[in-house]
Amino acid sequence: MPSADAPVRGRLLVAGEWAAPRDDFPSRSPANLDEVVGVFPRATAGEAAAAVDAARAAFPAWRRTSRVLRAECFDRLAQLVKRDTDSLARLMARECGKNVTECRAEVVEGLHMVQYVFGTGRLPYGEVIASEIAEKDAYVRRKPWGVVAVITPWNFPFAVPLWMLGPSLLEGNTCVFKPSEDTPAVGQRLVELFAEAGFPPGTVNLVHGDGGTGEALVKNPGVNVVCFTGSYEVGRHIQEVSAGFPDRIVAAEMGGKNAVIVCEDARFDLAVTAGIVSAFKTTGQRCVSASRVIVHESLFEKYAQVYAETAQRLRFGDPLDPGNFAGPVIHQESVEKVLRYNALAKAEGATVLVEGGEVRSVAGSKGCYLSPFVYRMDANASARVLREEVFGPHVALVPFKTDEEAAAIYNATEYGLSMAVITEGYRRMRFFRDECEYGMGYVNLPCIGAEVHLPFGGVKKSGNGHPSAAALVTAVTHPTAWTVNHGTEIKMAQGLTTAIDGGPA
Ligand code: UN1
Repeated sequence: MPSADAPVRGRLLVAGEWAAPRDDFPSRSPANLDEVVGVFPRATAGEAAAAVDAARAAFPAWRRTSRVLRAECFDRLAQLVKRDTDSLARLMARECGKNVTECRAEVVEGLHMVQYVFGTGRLPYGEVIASEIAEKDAYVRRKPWGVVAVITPWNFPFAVPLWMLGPSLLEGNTCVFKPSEDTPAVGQRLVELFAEAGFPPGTVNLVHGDGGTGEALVKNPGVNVVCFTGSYEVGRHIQEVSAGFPDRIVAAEMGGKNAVIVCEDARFDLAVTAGIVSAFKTTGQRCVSASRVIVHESLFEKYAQVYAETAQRLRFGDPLDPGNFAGPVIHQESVEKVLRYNALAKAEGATVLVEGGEVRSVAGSKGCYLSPFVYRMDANASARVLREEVFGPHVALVPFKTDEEAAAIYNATEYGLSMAVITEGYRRMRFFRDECEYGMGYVNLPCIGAEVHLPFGGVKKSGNGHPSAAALVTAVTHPTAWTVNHGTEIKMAQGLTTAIDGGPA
């Protein structure tokens, strides 16, 4: 096996055949732009179509395979993920810049999804429903849609694809996977593990590429379901294109403007840790990262001071050094986007508490480093920085007076993905549970850190109600009603008679 640090040669996998490597685009480490992690082919529209055709051809045999045997492929996959945890974490840290400790946690999150899928293979998966007619049994059974296109982001290049590929394959669908063009090496490694685990040819196909390749997949009428995690703009476009197909399902998770709400009765240290971890783990680049901490006015001054001091102490540096808190942002365009939002915050009236910005060189390497930008901003309907997703180490501390006002501030954005409330009060906790718009809510925790056996997804611009992870089954299958008569004559529900003049012919 090549060493973990040898440059990866990118290949497409179609119908179980690895194509010859091609060097269309490089994957560079955001910690050092001179380091090329691998070179990859950009799948053409024709190659994307071939991958969809391969998935379509593999579908009938795969859906007829016993559900338990399909699940057992995931047991083999779990062993391989355990075997390769360290090398996967290292490759991920180099390719996407997350700290290696976080990368390890992500590999474990992916493993948990694989284990969850394996375990659910032997659980009941339908319902038996009573009929009005005693001789009839009715069943609700879920059937796979067919071909699922899995289009995933760079920030969780291992776990998020598994959230989607796992339930899709268990239910009998076949897949075409397009990893982010920023993390193709991790995506390819994952598909190599699927192949090694013995998933039949054509059940998992791999195409590399950027928006053009994704567009070719989404426009292909052979795709039944698109599972997408990424930006709102791309997700919206996928939904618009998919509206042209009568039974196309789009399960989209599209970012957030998440917040931690620190109430007047909060445990102070817990509130600081929750606010810091939510904002700065993964350098603020989780879709569930908080870019707002909404703090009761009675503790605002002290909280802001301790928060700012803590943020300044965080070490952002080499992703392979486990002593660092977090790493760089994903690329130079991200640096520029965050800097634009830092400038916008000032223009919109922020009081800057920590003047973060670009850090040109960390340990002499050419990396995309930013330091935390923390500011006070009073709630203000016209402030774009309080409404728009930033995706970087940029956080507003917003004071509030009443719980009603805090919920209104939280909801004053078009997103609704993740929130946390820090309180000792059960009535207060319940108020925020019911009044805030979100997919994942947390009490006395950061607003990041979901587990795979829970649904994951959001509302409003964050998603369309087809959550990823455990609840994806609702998107990748359709329920069918199946009614069987055990009698020897036909009896109809609702009192409908079956009398036929003159009897049956
Ligand atoms: C994402 O940022 O797209 O809840 C996924 C969490 C992780 C997954 C984040 N389990 O923080």
